[in-house]
Amino acid sequence: MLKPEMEDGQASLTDPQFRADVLSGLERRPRAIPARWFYDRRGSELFEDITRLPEYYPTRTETGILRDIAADLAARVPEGSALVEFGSGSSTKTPLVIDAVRPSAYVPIDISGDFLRDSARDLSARYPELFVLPFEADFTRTLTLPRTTEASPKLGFFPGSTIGNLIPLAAVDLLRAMRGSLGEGAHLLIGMDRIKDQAVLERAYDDEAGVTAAFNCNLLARINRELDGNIPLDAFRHRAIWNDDRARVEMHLEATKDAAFTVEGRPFTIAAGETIHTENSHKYGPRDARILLRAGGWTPVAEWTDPDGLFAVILAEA
Ligand code: AVJ
Repeated sequence: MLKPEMEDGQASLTDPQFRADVLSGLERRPRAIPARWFYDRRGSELFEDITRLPEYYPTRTETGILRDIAADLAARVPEGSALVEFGSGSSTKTPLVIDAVRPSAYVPIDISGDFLRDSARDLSARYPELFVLPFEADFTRTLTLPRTTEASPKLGFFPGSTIGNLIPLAAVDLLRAMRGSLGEGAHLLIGMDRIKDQAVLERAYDDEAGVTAAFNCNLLARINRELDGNIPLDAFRHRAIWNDDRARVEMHLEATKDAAFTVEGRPFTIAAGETIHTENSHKYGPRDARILLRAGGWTPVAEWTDPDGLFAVILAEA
């Protein structure tokens, strides 16, 4: 069963927030555009390709962990829980949790309506008995979940180490918002990528086939498409750098030559060697992860990793 639940009736024309973030991000020093804007149609496709790259270990590792912990998870999460996924459901991870905990309802929450509806349809086709309630909303705010799920215990699901995109300040705010949305007594199943060898990390974000480079550069193409820009794509190259002090992989678009362009009629210049910072992917050691969760109002109750300790899946309670 598929029931659309719209927060506001916006079509997928150019998001005014995209415009504001790009223009202010190009004006600011250092230049920076939030990573959430990677995910237009093309960007979402490219990200799917990234998840299958040999160098990109997180998806395959997390999927393996979720497969292994099904019984353990079923024993720890109340029966008849409503599964609330933050970010559009990936085609492979969500079924693993659904098969494990047999939820009464599935509520995928995403700001991108298109991708949300696709994944909701897929899931609904695969589980005809499951109540699927796609919810188009910004989950960084405390949300009122569909009334149908009011009486059910909540299991939040935030896989993929998406939390790593946020600086710790914002990550804690998000965890607290999730706690507010899910309520007292809820569980949260969250994936966090671990700190590891620098070369392994940098390769995961700068693959041989150049898919991550294309993913990063698509942001410029999107700006040109949606914001009437004329950014010369051949004047930029993809960079992935481990920032050890802040325990994160940073992605940048580095100008390889001086360039001048306009976006929505506004002029910008960038000198060779300067960058636009496009993504942070924070990594957390075992204690770091638990402290972050506690700071966000969650008590870790179980934790699982792969044999190499590359990635962690943590179950926490509100
Ligand atoms: C979707 C944010 C978890 O940080 O690993 C992958 C995004 N960027 N390759 C990550 C991403 C470049 C990914 N997250």
